[in-house]
Amino acid sequence: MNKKAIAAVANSVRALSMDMIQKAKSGHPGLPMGCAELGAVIFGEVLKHNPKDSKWIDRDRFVLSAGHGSALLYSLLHLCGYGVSLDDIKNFRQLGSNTPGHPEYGMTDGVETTTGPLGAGFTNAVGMAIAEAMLAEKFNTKQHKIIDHYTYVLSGDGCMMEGLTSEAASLAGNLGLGKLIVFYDDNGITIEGSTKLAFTEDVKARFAAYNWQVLSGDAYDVEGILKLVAQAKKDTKRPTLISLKSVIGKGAPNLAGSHKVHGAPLGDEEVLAARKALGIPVDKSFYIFPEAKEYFKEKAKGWKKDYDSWCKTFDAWKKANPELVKEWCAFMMNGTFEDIKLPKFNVGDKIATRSASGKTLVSLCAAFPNLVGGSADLAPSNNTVVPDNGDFSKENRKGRTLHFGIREHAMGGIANGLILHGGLRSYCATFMSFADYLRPTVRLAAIMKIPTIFILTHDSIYVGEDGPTHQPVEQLESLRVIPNTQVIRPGDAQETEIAWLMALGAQDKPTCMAFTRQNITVYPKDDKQWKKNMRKGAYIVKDCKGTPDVVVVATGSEVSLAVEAAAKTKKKVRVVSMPCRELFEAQSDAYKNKLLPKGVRVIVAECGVPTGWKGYAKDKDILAVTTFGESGKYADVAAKFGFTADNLVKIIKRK
Ligand SMILES: Cc1ncc(C[n+]2csc(CCOP(=O)(O)OP(=O)(O)O)c2C)c(N)n1
Repeated sequence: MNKKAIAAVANSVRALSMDMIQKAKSGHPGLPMGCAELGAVIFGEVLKHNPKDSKWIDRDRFVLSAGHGSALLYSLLHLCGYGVSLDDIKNFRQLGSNTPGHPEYGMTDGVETTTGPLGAGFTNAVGMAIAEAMLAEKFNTKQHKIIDHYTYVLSGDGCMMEGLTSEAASLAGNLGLGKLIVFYDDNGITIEGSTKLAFTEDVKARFAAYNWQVLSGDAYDVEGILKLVAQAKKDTKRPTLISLKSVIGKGAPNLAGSHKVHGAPLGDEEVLAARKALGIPVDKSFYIFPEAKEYFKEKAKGWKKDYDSWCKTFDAWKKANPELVKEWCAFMMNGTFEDIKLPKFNVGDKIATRSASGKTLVSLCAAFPNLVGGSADLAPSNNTVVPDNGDFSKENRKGRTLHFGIREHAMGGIANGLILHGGLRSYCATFMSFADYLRPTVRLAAIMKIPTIFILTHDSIYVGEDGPTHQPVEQLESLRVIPNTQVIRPGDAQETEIAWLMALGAQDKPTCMAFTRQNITVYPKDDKQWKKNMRKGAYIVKDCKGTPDVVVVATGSEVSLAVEAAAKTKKKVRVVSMPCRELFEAQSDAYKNKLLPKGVRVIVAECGVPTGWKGYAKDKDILAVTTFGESGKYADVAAKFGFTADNLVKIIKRK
């Protein structure tokens, strides 16, 4: 290793980071300066990558879980020759730039995932490492290894404190993800000051207990770091934590080691002092040492060689394995909607939508061989087990079913990571009432525009005996308010199948599906085009002759209730099933007016809070739940909250 060049890269990272933060008048210099050598070693000596093809499927992944240190990442991406120019660096944190405050997936060439919420990146990385193991098992042959890469993470104290990191690390240890290597920037400082204030546990012992290989070193011993990485790779059965002692803001003469350098520009005086101390010309902003440029120029040759060699292997693999190539295409092109054989549900069938979902999922797994996922220990209730290839485990990398354990937050993050890796689609599942435990990952999927599927069963007070803690009330609505998120609550088994097709058809947004615990009856549909129109968010299930006196809009289990109520009154009632309100609201006025004619009274029935329905109906015309449910037999609980056909008839008849 050329230690001088690494020093030049590190100090160029410091120079660029200080200046971009100073120019933006905001940002976090502490991490980029403290981890400059580590970053230089990772990007220069460790990563298998090709900045000219940043989507290369067999690249090593690097995740900056401590996303506030984005200046480090942008500096390194620029130096390596990714699509981040010096002007981009100068536009750090400005509107419309590709160098936003925290790294954003899809925004910046070379950024593997959106980070900022601490621990999220770490968790995505666990998903990426699982994806690598799955795809390697599926596609590598004795002669050709086409998937063979590592997932690296840089985490700080903040990531290590967050609960979801513990969840994800525990699962990674259980699964023996030997190609996951996490660097821990152990600088003992967070925003409020020393970690002694709130974080005194032995992180290394914790990770050892999770069945990780734990190594320690010094963040400025660049040769030592390389040796540690080599040692990490030797242990193929366990993920590795490389804990490195570092100094936050290293290179800033007066502020290094202090929490003051964590998240504010250094200020002109300190930048000047740092430049002098680091040998950066005092009058040159955004300075890059010539040795650093030269170093990466040379590196690019090596990267190209490795990349070209992989391309050759890939070509040879293609020639030798025509059948596997077909499967490869299906994986990379996201399955096929042709030849899908779905289970047959008939009008009158009594089946919970969670069961219909389970049956549909099993069928879809054949058409979507890259669809993988599982539940947070609720698979028998969420109906998420697929028969193919068994469980994914340390011993069985062929498995398609993941057991996330009771770790909802990590589950969502890992499901996102599986997709971010490329080549896989993912779903995950829990009870709707625990959606709050994974909500941040729905939000991140929505921000990243990735199509993770969240299966949320036991979707209302109809859960019954388990009581208010298990009876979701506000969750459905709270998921709908997340932008770019498709929330679908199908009304019967047939709608459930379409919901799944909508979820799999989505390419740029996550889908949350709400399914019932209780049986509901498959109803006849007056709209013969209902399969097409359900994709518009809503359609007419039961119509009346002429202009209706009232339209009842219902979702999920309340659609059958509305159909039943409509049959019990002489009023002219139209029943509209609205499984996806956001989609309906995006339709043309003509379609909306067709379903909900102007001037016609609307009643809404949904077993959840009324908040989002206020634009559709008067308060007294919304049959909803405004408290937390009750423990009891589900029919008794439903009756107590007014979810009976007779009560709905009363509302319909009321003036
Ligand atoms: C979930 C979450 N909570 C809070 C924050 C705000 N925050 C950003 S950085 C940070 C401190 C992180 O400390 P550390 O990881 O040690 O980073 P360093 O100070 O070394 O840069 C906090 C609390 C966040 N980004 N995400």
